[in-house]
Amino acid sequence: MIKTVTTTPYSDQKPGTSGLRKKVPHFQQKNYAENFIQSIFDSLEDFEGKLLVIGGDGRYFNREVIQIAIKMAAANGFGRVMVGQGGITSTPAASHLIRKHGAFGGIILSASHNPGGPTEDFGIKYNIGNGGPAPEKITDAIYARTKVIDSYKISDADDINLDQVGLTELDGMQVEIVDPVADYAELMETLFDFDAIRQHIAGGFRIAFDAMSAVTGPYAKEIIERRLGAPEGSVRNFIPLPDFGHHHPDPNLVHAKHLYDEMMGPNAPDFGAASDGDGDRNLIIGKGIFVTPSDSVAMLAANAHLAPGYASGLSGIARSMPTSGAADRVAEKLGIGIYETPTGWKFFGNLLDEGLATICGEESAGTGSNHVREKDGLWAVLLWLNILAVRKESVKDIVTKHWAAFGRNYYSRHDYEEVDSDAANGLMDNLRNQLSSLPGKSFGDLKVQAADDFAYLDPVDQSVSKNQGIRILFEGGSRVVFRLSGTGTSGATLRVYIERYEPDASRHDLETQSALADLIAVADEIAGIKVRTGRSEPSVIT
Ligand code: G16
Repeated sequence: MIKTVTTTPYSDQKPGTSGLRKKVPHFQQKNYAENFIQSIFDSLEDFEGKLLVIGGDGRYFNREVIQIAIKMAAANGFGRVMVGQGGITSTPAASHLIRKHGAFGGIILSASHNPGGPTEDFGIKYNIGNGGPAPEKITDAIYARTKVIDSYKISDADDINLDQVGLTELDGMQVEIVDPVADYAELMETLFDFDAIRQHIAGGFRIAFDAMSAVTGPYAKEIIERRLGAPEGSVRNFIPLPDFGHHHPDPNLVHAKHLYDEMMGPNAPDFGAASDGDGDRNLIIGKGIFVTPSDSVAMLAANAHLAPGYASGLSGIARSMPTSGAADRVAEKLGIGIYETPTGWKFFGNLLDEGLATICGEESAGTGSNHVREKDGLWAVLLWLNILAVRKESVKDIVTKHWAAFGRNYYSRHDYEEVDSDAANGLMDNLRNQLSSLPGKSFGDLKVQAADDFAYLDPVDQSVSKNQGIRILFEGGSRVVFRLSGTGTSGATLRVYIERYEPDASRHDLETQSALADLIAVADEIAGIKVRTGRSEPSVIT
């Protein structure tokens, strides 16, 4: 039976860079999840009788909210929902399910790379029929609705057995529990040369993939070990756990340090990789060399034609504004378009739908293509494996040859986490106030060429997104970018992105932080980071 339940609004349900993310106890407040889900449905039109995909990264509280979402979908008139077995689907696999089955949209429960557990993070986001995150027009409408919502609809039927693959019914709506891996693995087989990769592995090429006790475990086991024949043990931490084994499922040099150390060690495998909580991010490390996410986008784009799915070339490349300009040089050489968008995968959707871009990437460890409408961790790993299998060179050789051909973009991101929100906003306001006076000023050898607050005009729907990060551009192509993260759940996270272009191959082997030292000092001088945040150093350097 369908019930209408009276509720009162919460004032803090504004979706961030990627949906609504809060601590679990926050989500456990009365009607908190229900209000947000109903606000999603209230912001959509014409979904009566249609299909909704519901996925989750398996973190703590996932099962409870999946049941709520199913019952609310039934009460609101969807005809069918498709849910990953156990309530688990990686974000890119959910995007694929939406596209493959022509769903109206999808609800994805994830807080991505943030930790999970009873007092850790949870999140809900809505994806549209193209499989990608809802654009701002929709997230703004959802937020507006959350502020005035006074009731929600839910079925009072019993819980669905999420572990049993098959078709059932709930209050007149079909519920299909599917194997979340099969469709995705098939899609990967259409894009990459599995035979070549299999042969390369059979020839002794060694892989270490760390699933970080998160959602990619079952996908990586199936694809890397079963289908590509890597020996058992190549995929580690492959059982998804609600608290990610007490770890932070963020594939970066801090939280995957053990993998980094192994890859730098004497008996390192040939290729090391990891993915995050919901499977959309990637970490790539070769024997003795870490590939920055920005470089990875550029190198994947430059070599993508070696994989069958991209053999006919790319239509264009898109990167988020804070991502380094390495991909721009590849686009220039290939004679294809390059697009610079605000941070957030949702901004790539229109470019992919219109065929303007084939490969997209972000400094935040996300890379993907037009095969789905989310970034895709395993896809990036498989494209690297395909390239390595064809070129039969080491990761290090591929990277250094790329730098020799295109120049090297030294790049680093400094994060100041859980900073007092007022202090962080004050820092950004102070930077904004300096924008007009900075151009022409010199700081040691560095002269400011331009400074602005990045705004994006979407070339497809002409929508404008303002205040997307402060850019300070120096003569010679170096730059510093300041942004506040839109994915944190406590206080504010200040991100400082630092980049220097070095064309001279004889200077390509510097240590990154020392290569950027002068820019790092100038960033502090201009923004007053240490004084304003009270921090003497960043919490995370990637
Ligand atoms: C999300 C977005 C990405 C973004 C990242 C970091 O990724 O989809 O586009 O780059 O957050 O955003 P911010 O700098 O605002 O914290 P994920 O993997 O968290 O879903």
